Amino acid sequence: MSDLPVVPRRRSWAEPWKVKVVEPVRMTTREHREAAMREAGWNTFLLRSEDVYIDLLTDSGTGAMSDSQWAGMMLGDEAYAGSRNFYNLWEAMTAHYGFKYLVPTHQGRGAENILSKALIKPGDFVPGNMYFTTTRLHQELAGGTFVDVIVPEAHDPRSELPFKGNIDLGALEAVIERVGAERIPYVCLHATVNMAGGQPVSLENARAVRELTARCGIPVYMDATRAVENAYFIQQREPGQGHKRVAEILLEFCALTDGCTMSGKKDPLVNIGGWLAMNDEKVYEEASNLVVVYEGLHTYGGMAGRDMEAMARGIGESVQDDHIRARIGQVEYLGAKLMEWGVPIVRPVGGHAVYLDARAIYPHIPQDQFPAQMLAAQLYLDSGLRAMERGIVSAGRDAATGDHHYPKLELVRLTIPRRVYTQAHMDVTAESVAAVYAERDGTPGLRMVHEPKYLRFFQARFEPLD
Ligand code: P70
Repeated sequence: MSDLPVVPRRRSWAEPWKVKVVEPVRMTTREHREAAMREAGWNTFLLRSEDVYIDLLTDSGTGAMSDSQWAGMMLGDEAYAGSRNFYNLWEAMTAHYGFKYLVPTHQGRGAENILSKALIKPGDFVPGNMYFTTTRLHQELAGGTFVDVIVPEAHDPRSELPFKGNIDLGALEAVIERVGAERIPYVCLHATVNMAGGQPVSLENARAVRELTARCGIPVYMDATRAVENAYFIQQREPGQGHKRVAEILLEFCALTDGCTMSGKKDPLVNIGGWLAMNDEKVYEEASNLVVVYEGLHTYGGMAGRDMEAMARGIGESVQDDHIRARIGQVEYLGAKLMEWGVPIVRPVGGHAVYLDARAIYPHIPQDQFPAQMLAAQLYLDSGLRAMERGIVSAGRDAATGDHHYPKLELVRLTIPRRVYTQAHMDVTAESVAAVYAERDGTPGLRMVHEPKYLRFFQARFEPLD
């Protein structure tokens, strides 16, 4: 036997960048965190970020920009109308997403508002692969009703289906038959599906949805917020797609839809911004008119010129194979650690986050005592780690009956910002989750003591039950 060290056969990846600027973060005491949590009403959205050590609340607007993006910020053309950065953004969008027209907005929900107002009439139905909070609210405010047509496996954290974000074609067909194609202004296709655990949609499924809806004359609008991550999963998991570049797959996927809404704060690597894109000239005319009412002129839509430049450059960086492989690789690293330690998480691990199964972790807490809300609070108390509830609080109430929605998934999301944290941060995160998991017995539930009318999860307040 040689006494040479054993070199693992597997080669690790590393991020395709190095750090140039750092931002200090604060480590706090348990006592400090207990006071902060009480003050925040047991809602991680209400904590001050200064009191947070590792911030996995969201991947939205929390990414690190590249030196090229920062350089682009200095080239902001802050003209009210016709800024050169707007045209750069339009060009980048068409080059990588393939749509003909661009309507800029201040962020994703701005685009959802415009699309819903432009296309939905009162009494309409909008089928989609699982609800998203802001998307469904804008559909409802426009007078529509959201209908969930995701595959049933999406509601089961243990199902290992590689494309758990897929639309159930039978369910979609049944909705079309039930309400009639004329009452369906569009199908809303999320890529990847946030509320299901960041689960992707296959190219094959998108193609089948396209064929089915085209037969009835129903357009398909995508939520492209994390479509690059979706394209990566297609490259990795879908038979016959492994030889293509992520950028190619993204274009192919988008070509199966009529347009999209976008929160630029995710895939496109910026801190603020969004857009709506489409191929239909009539829809463009209506949307670019509505945008001046709600967002700003149709050549800035609520963004500064420098923000549009940063996004144009971010889009180009986001579709690079080595970027997306490292981004999702980091999420998978965290997920693998937790699985190894037996912590129940949503499988397979999604694109932007690891989702803890709060129902399995706290089986003794009934859903209307908010187990996921409590789990997020316990993680903060343990280590200063901030996560987000994605369960009954997020699901809100039924617009017609006023009862809580009771989603099957009761989750806590550990969301990884892009290009921000190191592998050591992931280790600390995993260790904190394991510590809270070990202490799970006897953790009490919560009582909601303040409930806002819209998107209650952002501002609701709670108290622990004895
Ligand atoms: C998150 C963020 C935003 C988002 C999204 C998808 C698939 C649209 C949007 C809206 C922020 C968030 C929003 C609501 C509840 C909790 C958190 N998701 N579509 O953390 O975009 O925020 O730019 O208006 O994920 O998941 P925007």
